[in-house]
Amino acid sequence: MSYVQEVLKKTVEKNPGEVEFHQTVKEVLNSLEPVFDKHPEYITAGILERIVEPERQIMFRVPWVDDQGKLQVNRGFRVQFNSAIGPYKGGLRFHPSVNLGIIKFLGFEQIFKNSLTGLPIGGGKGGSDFDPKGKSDTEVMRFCQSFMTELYRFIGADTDVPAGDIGVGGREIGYLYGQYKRITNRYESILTGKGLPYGGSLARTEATGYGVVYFMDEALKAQGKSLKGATVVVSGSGNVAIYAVEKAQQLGAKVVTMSDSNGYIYDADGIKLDTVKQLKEVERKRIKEYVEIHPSAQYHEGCANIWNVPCDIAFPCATQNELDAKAAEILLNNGCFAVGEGSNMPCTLEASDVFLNKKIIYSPSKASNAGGVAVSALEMSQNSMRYSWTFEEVDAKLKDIMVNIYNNASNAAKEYGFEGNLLVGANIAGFLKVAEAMKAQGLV
Ligand code: NDP
Ligand code: 2IT
Repeated sequence: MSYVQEVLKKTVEKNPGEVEFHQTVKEVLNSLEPVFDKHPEYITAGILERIVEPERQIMFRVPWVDDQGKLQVNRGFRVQFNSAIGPYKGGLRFHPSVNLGIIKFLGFEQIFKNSLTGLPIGGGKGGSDFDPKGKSDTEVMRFCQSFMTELYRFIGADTDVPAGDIGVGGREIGYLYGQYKRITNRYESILTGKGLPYGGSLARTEATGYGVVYFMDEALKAQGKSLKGATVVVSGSGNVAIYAVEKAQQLGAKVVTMSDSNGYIYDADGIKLDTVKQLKEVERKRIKEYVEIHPSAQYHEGCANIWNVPCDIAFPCATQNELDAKAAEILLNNGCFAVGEGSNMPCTLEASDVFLNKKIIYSPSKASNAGGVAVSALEMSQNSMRYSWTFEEVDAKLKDIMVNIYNNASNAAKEYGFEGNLLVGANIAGFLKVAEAMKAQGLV
């Protein structure tokens, strides 16, 4: 059995039931096989055995009181996965499905994603099984204050810097930041995705979605194609989806779908994004309300069939494992020639294989959605400088970073004999920098 397969087997045995974590470790480790022929020194240094083991995992109780005066208890998590190239960095997810395996999958992905940005940030992730949906602002605030009252002792501007993810946006970051400041009496850059009046970066809200599309634009250019005139299917209607749609539309694409966890909308004339922003960002309503305002659009209950809508390019931007092999086949049969992952690990392993075997453009999430965390790192830079760049300055840096990630992934794939396979390329390029840093820093 190869070194990679041995570590893989032990990791699965050692972490029973953590299916999403197993999935990402399988994906990453399998694609690293060719690295160890060139770099046997990484075997001697035990890089893989160490990289699959989080440096630290924190789980804590989050008690709070709801609007009826009833006591509620949730579970909080922060997994500090790898600090070889910088302080732990990665979002917080508030969703009822959150468990340790999901946070570990996200934290493990974050190590390689953050490395790909070229910026000095390590990998981490956290969150809670708290469900912000249907809660009042004051309930969300009390929850966030309780969550931070425990988390504050583990984070720091040079230690660990959380941000948003599913269920954590500007409102939650504001409450979390306020509580940190209150407890510590320090105005520090311990969170990113902050509001503009208190240290946030312009273009952070747009960064992930814009980045997904910048990456795709570069991959399309390499094949003489473009987004102009393309029919596009997007899933999700949260932060990533909204700004992926915005940039795709700016580049001339026709986006015909968006979704939430209840169902999807199809608008043959093209999604009216102002309506979606009003419904989702301002009113926190369900996507089905869209058809009340635009009766020519259709609403379909359930999300799975969104991939049956014929398109040239698909951007899954909702959640993990939202696109399986059957959906992948349907997309291909309908002529889809490019898939850009906005959400983390939206494709099952089998679905990725379908795209890779067909050799369509397929950009893995850790490469194509790295724009969010990259601009988070730029927010940290601006905070350190006590300075703010303009929207155009941040956007230009984001674009450069996405083009660099595309080139690095594409070149690494070629160098290791997998030309065109951006998944293998991204995993190898992301891994090499972290492995070099871990080797240099000795057995820690
Ligand atoms: P949001 O909470 O803003 O939006 C999430 C969207 O996905 C909502 O439309 C939500 O619908 C839908 N969704 C969530 N869970 C499910 C589910 N189980 N089934 C179907 N639909 C679901 O989150 P983001 O847009 O920030 O995150 C989306 C994805 O992008 C996640 O995978 C996240 O990890 C990833 N990501 C986010 C980054 C960021 O900067 N925000 C950066 C990089 C990656 P509903 O409202 O009904 O729950
Ligand atoms: O998955 C991700 O990269 C994020 N949720 C963003 C993390 C961050 O620190 O900005």
